[in-house]
Amino acid sequence: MKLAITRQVSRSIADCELTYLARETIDLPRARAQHSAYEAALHDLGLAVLSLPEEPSLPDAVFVEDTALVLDECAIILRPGANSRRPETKSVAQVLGRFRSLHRIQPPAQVDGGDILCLGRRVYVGLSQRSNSHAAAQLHELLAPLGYTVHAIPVAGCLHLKSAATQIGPDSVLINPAWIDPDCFHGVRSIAVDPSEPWAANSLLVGETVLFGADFPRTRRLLDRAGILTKELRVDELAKAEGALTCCSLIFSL
Ligand code: CIR
Repeated sequence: MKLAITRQVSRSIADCELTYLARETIDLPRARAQHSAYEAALHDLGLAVLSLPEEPSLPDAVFVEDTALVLDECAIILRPGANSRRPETKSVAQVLGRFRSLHRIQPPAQVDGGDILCLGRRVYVGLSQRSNSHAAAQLHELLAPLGYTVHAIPVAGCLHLKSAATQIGPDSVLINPAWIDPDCFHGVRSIAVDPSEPWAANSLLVGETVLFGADFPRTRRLLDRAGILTKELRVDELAKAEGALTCCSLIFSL
């Protein structure tokens, strides 16, 4: 059985951090409706969903992925790169402590979960505006004894590693080659997004289904042709806060 931890959209999401996007008005009820549909999709795919209450004064708290890395053996409470986001970890750590032993990333390291991509026992850490090499080193210290290898890779042109690459199968990734070099992934099969849809690379693999943004039909056709099962979700209101599919949940085995 797998559990997805999610968190309700904050009433203050309009004050979210933005790095590569210009600020647009966010329709809160619409963002909340899209988030509910996301939770329902996870439930329909067989996950238990633990939906935490909103954090009214933490605009980006819906993006729970950035607060922790949850593995079978332990959970690591991260230290998000944006100061405004660091208080988000407190309540997530309280919940995760019920399921895993906890470790914590310590300063000067900083890392958002959006910069961590796990492919089996390989853990890729994006070096971005949010995440630094100290974090990659601390993750190596924590995870090497558990049999994981940690690989730091540069990310340029987008917020997070997982803006540029996400897992779409046991040994395959969907990537935007404009933002990440596919050779970083050590022989893993990669499918490139349609160049007209640079944001399509953030998809969420749940079991054998890839949850996929409704705004990226061309890339979705590429996945269809490759025999990859997709399910479309509309998340364009959340995307105005520079978030997408992976960032709204922490998924792990119970
Ligand atoms: C931020 O800039 O931190 C938020 N507005 C968006 C975070 C999205 N997180 C993710 O993709 N993992």
